[in-house]
Amino acid sequence: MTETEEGNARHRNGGAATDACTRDDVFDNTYKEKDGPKPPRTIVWKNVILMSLLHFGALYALCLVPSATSMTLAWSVLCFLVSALGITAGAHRLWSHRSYKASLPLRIILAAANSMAFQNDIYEWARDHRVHHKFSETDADPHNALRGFFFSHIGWLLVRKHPDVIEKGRKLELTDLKADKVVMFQRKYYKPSVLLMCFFVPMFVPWYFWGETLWIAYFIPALLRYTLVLNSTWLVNSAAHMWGNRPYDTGINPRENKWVTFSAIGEGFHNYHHTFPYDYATSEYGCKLNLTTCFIDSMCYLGLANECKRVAHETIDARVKRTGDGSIRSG
Ligand code: ST9
Ligand code: ZN
Ligand code: ZN
Repeated sequence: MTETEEGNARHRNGGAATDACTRDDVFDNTYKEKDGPKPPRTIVWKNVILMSLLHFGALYALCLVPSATSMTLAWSVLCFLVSALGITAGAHRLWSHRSYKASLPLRIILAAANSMAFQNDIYEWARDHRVHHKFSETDADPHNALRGFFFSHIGWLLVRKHPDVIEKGRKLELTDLKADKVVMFQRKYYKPSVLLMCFFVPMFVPWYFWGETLWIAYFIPALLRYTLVLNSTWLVNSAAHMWGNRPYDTGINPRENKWVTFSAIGEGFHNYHHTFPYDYATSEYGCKLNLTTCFIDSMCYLGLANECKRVAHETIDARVKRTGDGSIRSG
């Protein structure tokens, strides 16, 4: 990002220039991978077994779908959306990038929704995500897409991290996360919050309110929904770093991928997002195909969020002309 572009970014509500420069989420091209052989890959068998069981369970849950009531299926979709927003509007756009401000009640709701998604606590998620943006597609990127689809999708959760991820991650500026009491509370009580939000609530509601069997209530709104949210999220790291156009910057791998945009409720405009990580809409097009942006806009309307950062049109146009692939534009 050039200084002009940084200066052109304004709070959507007419505020001062963005404080993106204080966020440690901007690509650092001074980092150089160490020479010599790469450290050996150490498989974490516990994770391999648990992830395999989870995915076999999800396949079995698919067979149970015809036996579930329509209320249970609608509830599963709702749980999918809530947990997805806990990642997109919460861990990603609010806590990793600080692209808007959220009131205490909204932060509490997003933290609970985030526990429902069970993708590591907000602090760890945001730390890994900042290091992903800052050292994208290098050894210091936790899910370096240059190591292939499988590694960037799920493989990175099955092996020990490259030492550079931890070394560089420890130097990140994370004081804003440490100062956020909601983030620290969720981190402290992460395990019980996951048991409650990711498993108990999705199971209990259909069983208690409309008499669904506990078996189906466990396998569909809890297990299958959890697995689908995980894979939708991972597709941003894998598919959206490999397939699609690059209208904003051909010098980076992240792409605009409409399939991922759909499954990840608005997070597939990934070439735009890596070019302008502080934009709260993660896309040039605001709410278009972007449920998360609609959600944040609704929260602003209700007075629960504000100071949404946007990139000025002229900045985007200049960037498209300077570094884009000419495909105008998002897929
Ligand atoms: C999951 C996360 O799925 C998914 C994140 C996806 C991100 C996507 C982003 C895309 C954009 C947004 C789009 C959203 C779309 C959403 C759509 C929704 C529909 N910096 O971790 P350890 C330290 S989770 C600094 O054990 P190992 C650490 O603090 C799924 N320090 O590393 C510790 O220090 P200390 C469920 C770091 O041993 C030490 O290093 N969860 C950093 O290499 C060791 O840490 C799982 O599957 C850092 N970045 O193990 C669990 N990282 O000792 C997965 C680490 O002082 N995790 N440190 O306490 C694990 O089991 C392990 O982390 C491991 C690595 C095996 C992967
Ligand atoms: Zn990315
Ligand atoms: Zn991001």
